[in-house]
Amino acid sequence: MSEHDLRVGLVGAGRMGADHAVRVHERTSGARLVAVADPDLERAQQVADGTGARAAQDPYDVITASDVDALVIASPGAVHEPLLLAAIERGVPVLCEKPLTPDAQSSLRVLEAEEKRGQRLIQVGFMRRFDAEYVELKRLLGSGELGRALLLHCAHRNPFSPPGFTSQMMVYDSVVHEFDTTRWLLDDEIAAVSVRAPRSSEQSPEGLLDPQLVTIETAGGVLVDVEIFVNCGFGYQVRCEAVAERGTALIGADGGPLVHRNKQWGGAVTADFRDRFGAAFDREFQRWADAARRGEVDGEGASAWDGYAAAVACEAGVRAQATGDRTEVELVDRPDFYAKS
Ligand code: ISE
Repeated sequence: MSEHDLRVGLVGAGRMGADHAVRVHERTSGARLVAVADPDLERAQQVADGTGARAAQDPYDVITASDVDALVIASPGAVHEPLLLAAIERGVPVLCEKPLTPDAQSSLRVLEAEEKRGQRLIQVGFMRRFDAEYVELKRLLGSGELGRALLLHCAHRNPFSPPGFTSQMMVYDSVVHEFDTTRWLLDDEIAAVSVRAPRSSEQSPEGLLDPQLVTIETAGGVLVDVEIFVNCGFGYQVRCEAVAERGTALIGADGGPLVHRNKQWGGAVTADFRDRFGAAFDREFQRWADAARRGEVDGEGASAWDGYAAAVACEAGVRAQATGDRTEVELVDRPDFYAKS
């Protein structure tokens, strides 16, 4: 610890917040956790215990604290807007778990506030941008070695869904990652979304359309199919196969040893998203903290604009799911403030 450490306040001490508290405390150099807020004070205290941070019930006690230099927001998306607006008003950098906000209108209000402040402060926690395999795929596609990308085949499988998870949340909470990775990998905008579903798995909770097949069309003419299956039962898998003019590249095909024995072969599947993306989260946090200490935002991270674009795609996805129609995605004009660097 040093006096130059970035003093981080955490808002939200649920599953993700607890994970991020350990990440800041143990694995982010030059950063230190100083305060944790959660409406459940006991939960905040448990997460703060052993880190040297204090616990609070009111998020604004942390957001406005003079000893907090930067914020991690890991509370449910529905409450992000006022928290983000307060952080922007104070002028502190924020790493906000996805979604930026749950809908396009509230995301736009956040963009406007950030632009009015005249300083980019928000990074949205789309951690796949920091995953070694995704980074390599982006490099490969950008290098032109495989020619132009034509198709992406994506599979996003979770072992089981949390209680209360709905068919809409499969778009808002899960496919939102593919909306972001599509835009980021291809450097392209999403033009339209369609959703279809086969019969549902008998392993999925009653009433959940699971799996679903989401088709994304990009403005540049790439087609992306996403299988979202949140009760696949066998583990956590996120795959993406890019089909380009002169080759294909597959990521997420489960690393580790492929073992042959007893007339069988096989390997391990990651158990949950923390196993699969733990290193990506670590890299995301380290880069975010380093940039915040320099008074900058990390150019590799997702901006508030990216969070807004994902929210618009999610809204279109949920409309497409309800109507069965191909649904166009329309963004407002991109402000110069969010111009690509
Ligand atoms: C969860 O919120 C995540 O962000 C995970 O990365 C994703 O795989 C899962 O489907 C979401 O529910």
